[in-house]
Amino acid sequence: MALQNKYLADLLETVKKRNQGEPEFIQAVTEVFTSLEPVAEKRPDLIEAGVFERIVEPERQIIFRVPWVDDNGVTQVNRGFRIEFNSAIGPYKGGLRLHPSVYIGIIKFLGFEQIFKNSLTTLPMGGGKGGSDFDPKGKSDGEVMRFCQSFMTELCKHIGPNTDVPAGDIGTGAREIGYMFGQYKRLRNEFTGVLTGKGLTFGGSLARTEATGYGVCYFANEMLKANGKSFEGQTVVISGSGNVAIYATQKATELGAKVVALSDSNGYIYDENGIDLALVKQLKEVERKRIKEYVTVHPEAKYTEGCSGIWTIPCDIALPCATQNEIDGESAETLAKNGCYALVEGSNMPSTPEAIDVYFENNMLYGPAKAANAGGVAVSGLEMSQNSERLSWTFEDVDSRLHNIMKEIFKSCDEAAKEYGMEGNYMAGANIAGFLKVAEAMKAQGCV
Ligand code: NDP
Ligand code: 2IT
Repeated sequence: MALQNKYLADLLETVKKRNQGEPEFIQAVTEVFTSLEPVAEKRPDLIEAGVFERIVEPERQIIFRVPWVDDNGVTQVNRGFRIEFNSAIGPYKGGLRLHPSVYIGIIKFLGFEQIFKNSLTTLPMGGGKGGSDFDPKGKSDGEVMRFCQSFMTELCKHIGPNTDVPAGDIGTGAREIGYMFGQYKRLRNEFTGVLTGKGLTFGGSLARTEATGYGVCYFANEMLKANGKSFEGQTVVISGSGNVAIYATQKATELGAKVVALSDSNGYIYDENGIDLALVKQLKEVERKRIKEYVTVHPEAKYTEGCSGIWTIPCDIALPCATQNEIDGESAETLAKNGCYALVEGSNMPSTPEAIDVYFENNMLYGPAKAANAGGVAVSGLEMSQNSERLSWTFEDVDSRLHNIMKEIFKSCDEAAKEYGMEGNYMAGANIAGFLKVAEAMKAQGCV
């Protein structure tokens, strides 16, 4: 649907012209602007302060060469990125994605979303994102280490515990963060909380590993409760089988649901008895194997090649936890037709605009990524606090803070949606609530 507000419509045209060849970034801006139309009408002061123009332009974009030598002695070159998008409410904060599909448009959409997500957490964190087109799959530990060291050799010039604090994302887990932290410490000769998601022996926070997946379910639980439903006895389909998917599976199961499917970029497994999570953890976290290996231990489960087929499995609740645009209009129609009434996003921007239209047309409960998956970065914020005070909190303490933050995020989305006349539209609520805090800070700080 075209934007009604002329000011935002014109600005979107400028964004499209200025960011050609970056469809994911334009998709993210379009969605946010659509939600912000009533804000633009109500707040001419923010237009006058140039907040909308400034918020769509990153404060700084860093692109660099990442040379490293593979196990055969051959030089490899990747491209590294760090987009420092917005520092109005705190140091730039956001993950590093290592995946062959990475290019500037992906990092910019992620960095843009991160501004609003971080604002929703209530913690003082600005928005940033980075990564590389390096593919950790099939690389030896030595190759991954040499890549991470080379990547950090340049990145360390731009980040710092009060400037920009990266973390994990697709392809960047505990191993990669460890190598990058080691290199930062060596180059700068300082031990600081410059990265989050660190190992527990060197400044990491308990419950960071679990945080995003748990947070998705805490958010979903609030949304379900507010609409007279719960996870109890529900059938759940989760895509992906990485960090977010694994801990979403764990929490959804603890909350009484049966998770029947998981996937990776090759295909999906369907286990009608409920996923054997201990096996998935062993396969994915320890052995770094493909999800299809699941059926060698559980031959009664079924493996199917291809990703999108996972959305044809009938379920009550769907939690996409793999990657962007993994659910298109057709998959959304199939979900709705099969009785799925709630969809909560663990991955960033997993739904195409057509899919989102289908959720609303079918009155599905829709929990948008920037609210629902904010638990990961929220606990990253708590890791920064623990690093600053040189203390570590218990698992229970961090988990209960995470739980409260997710409840508050749901409340903010719900209330903002109501205030702007869109009750039940948590996407609009998330965009408005996340935006307003950053916008006020940008206005107060003047034209910078
Ligand atoms: P992981 O690398 O741990 O896992 C990613 C999973 O998604 C894997 O199963 C992977 O399969 C699958 N996947 C990745 N790319 C594709 C693709 N192009 N097509 C199909 N499947 C794909 O990453 P995370 O679990 O950390 O991240 C998953 C999502 O959650 C991402 O969108 C990320 O941005 C988001 N997120 C992550 C947070 C975190 O704290 N880690 C916080 C908030 C959001 P395969 O192994 O075959 O590549
Ligand atoms: O998308 C995200 O919020 C993340 N990948 C986590 C970022 C962080 O800084 O913990």
